[in-house]
Amino acid sequence: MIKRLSVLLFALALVAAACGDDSGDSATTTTTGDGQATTTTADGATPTTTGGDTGQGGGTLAAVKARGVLNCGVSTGAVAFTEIQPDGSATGIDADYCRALAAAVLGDSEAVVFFPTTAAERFDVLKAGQVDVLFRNTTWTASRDTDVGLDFGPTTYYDGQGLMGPSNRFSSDSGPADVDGAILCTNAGTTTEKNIREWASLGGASISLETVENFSEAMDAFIAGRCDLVTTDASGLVGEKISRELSGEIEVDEWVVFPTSPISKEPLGPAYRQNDSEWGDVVNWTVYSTFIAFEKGMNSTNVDELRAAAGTDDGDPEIARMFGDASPEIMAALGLDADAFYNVISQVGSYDEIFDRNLNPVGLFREGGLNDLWTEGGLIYAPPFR
Ligand SMILES: N[C@@H](CCC(=O)N[C@@H](CS)C(=O)NCC(=O)O)C(=O)O
Repeated sequence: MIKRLSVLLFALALVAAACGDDSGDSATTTTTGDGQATTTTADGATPTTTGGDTGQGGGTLAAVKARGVLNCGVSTGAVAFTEIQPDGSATGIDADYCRALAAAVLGDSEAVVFFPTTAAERFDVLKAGQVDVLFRNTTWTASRDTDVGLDFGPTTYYDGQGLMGPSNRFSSDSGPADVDGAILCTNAGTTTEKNIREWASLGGASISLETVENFSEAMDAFIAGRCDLVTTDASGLVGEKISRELSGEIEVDEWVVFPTSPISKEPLGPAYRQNDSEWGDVVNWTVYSTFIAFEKGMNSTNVDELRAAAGTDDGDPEIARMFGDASPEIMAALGLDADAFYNVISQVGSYDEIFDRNLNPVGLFREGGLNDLWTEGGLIYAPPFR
């Protein structure tokens, strides 16, 4: 049984070490095209693992199995995505995908240590080998995929950037002209910063952008009136708004999120060190297993029934393959136990189950949107399991 609080404190200490001054005398910090801090050695090479754990180029699957616990990088707190609990555990769609990966690799969805990371430090923490994967509302971009040295898995939430301000000054139709001269706040090391500057400049607006370490500080500044608006992924804005409305902290619709069409594309999903294809396959197929379950109307409640039926003449052969009951060689080739994806669905659930459990309570729904199944006009689609 994991002692969550002490583990979290340990995790925080490791993260702090990763981002502190002790990364090596010859290290320098530079900024990539995507605004991310990257650490390079004096000769400009990306350092390999500092912790002797895993590094660029492979080995993460074996390292996680040997350790018996998944080190999962999450955010410091984003409503419905990662909410760190006092005992060090976490809830939210990102936290649930950490659990799904632990269920696949270790057979136990609770075998996870959550590492809260700020946006600016997350990629250094990952590249230093201190986490095995990031499920941290991270947008897949070209420069992160290349320059920053990451690989990305299937998008688990299709998002887009918005702005939020008081509804007595802004409306859902507000645009660049309405924010001219305004002070906007967000967290540093994000796509958010780049997008908002571009949007304002293209729209002819002059804005003042204040960046802070954690998005919660941006919210504090907004509430205290030090910023006119906050901006980030729309899911984050809606989460902040609805959770405060529900707690009575603000009136219903005291704040408005705009514009109606987001100002950017923010496909959020898992990120891991590049050139570790074995680990990439495991992360990707874990996510896909939740999509396939969604396609088949299978969830943690009916999984046993559908698995049993899959073995019969009129059962679904893809379910039998995905659960290792047929074609166990696929699971073996993935380096996983035959019932790895059964563990995912039975212990954590299908995509729709994970989505609804975490996002519906703050007013985020998938029906009819990008996060719906491809057969319903959405973008949630998995390659065939065969
Ligand atoms: N998706 C964007 C933004 C990610 C981001 O930092 N979002 C905020 C707002 S939801 C967040 O994670 N806040 C929690 C924190 O600061 O740790 C990116 O990948 O750069």
